[in-house]
Amino acid sequence: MRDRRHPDKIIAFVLAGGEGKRLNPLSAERCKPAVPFGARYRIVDFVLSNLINSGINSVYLLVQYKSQELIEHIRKAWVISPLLPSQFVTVVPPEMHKETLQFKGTADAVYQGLRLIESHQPDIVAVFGADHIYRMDINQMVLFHREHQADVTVAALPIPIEQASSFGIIGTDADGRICEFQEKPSAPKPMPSDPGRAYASMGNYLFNTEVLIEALREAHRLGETDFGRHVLPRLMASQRLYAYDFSTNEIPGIKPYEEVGYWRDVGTIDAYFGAHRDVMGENPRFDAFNPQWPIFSSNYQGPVARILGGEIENSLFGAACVIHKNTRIHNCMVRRETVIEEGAELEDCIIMDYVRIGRNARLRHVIIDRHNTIEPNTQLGYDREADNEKYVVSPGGIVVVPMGKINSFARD
Ligand code: ADQ
Repeated sequence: MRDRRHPDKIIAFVLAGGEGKRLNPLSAERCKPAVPFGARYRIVDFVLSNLINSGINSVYLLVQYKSQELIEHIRKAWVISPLLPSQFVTVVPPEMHKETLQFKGTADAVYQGLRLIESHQPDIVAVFGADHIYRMDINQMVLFHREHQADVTVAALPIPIEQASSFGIIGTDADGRICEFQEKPSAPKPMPSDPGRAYASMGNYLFNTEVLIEALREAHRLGETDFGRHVLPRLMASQRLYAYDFSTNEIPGIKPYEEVGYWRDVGTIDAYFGAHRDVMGENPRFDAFNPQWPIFSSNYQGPVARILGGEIENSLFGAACVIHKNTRIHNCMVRRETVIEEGAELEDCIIMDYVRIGRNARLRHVIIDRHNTIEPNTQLGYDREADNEKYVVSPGGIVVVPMGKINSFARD
């Protein structure tokens, strides 16, 4: 727990209970952090990798909504070491506290974990969201927190003003001390230096332990449940709250073509689809391959992908896929154990695990969730009206086929 890189003892709570309504139907059967991303990850893997790579190894994951798939993923992918008791990633269910059977909001979720904080007696508690694609060296934020003698530090970054109503918006003095905090304001204030942008909270916080405990008890007494809406605005008056500027965060090993300070909310189907574009291509804005800052995920033991033929361009394939001859696959993300039969044509698609795409099927701008069989000769993405009748079609025109029944897919 006490890493040689930072003298403070730190434990982390990862808020992984988000319902992610706007990601429906991908989030119909699972919480947002469990939604698959890229050719082998789940969204939650990004924050967990950031914590572990930063030497913060005591991690409690607070779950709530449809958490079974997330719990299974954590069980299979995030066993750190049974020999080191302070190094763990573990799930905390909401039933833990007698008074409430469900987390009501982010602060209430951590309030229900108070006993865990008290038993570890850390110097700092990191409370991080689990909904974003990014790399972050949290040590640099810890250093900032210490140097500024902050009680609470909020990670923040400039975002386009048009998007600012969906975030906590921060105003600071020249030293970074927070003097204004408005959760999802209808008329967000721009940054003084840039009328086109607002300074947004990333939903990632560092708290000095006593400050957090006292704030959570107070919030509970007052019936307040949320960090952004209640706890941070209240603390601003009495404590030293600072904003850590994420655009100053430096990650070792990032490539010259990558976007510095890449951070994406994948809250809607179109944003999710767009973030996949960012990790693909010759010069991806976010390159998952970085041995100095790896993104960890499942230890799947299957074989590598088998490409038997086809015309393939700018596509990624997960383990144990089989791609048959005479296929045409352009700009696609294909996850593990998926089979693409002869003559199928796929353009701009995300095909998840355990999917069979039948012969001569034609798919364009389509997401197929896990466990599905697409019948031979099916066409999706070519006739919006017909697609609309059967499936969710996003405002950006992405057709989403929801998760099928487990074992509905016959591999052979
Ligand atoms: P939102 O993302 O809208 O805003 P919220 O829906 O509370 O806030 O989700 C925050 C995180 O907590 C997510 O990772 C979510 O999965 C998780 N979560 C939500 N409810 C939970 C619960 N009851 N139990 C456990 N986990 C839960 C927040 C901040 C804003 C900030 C944005 C940045 O409130 O100020 O700008 O994050 O995205």
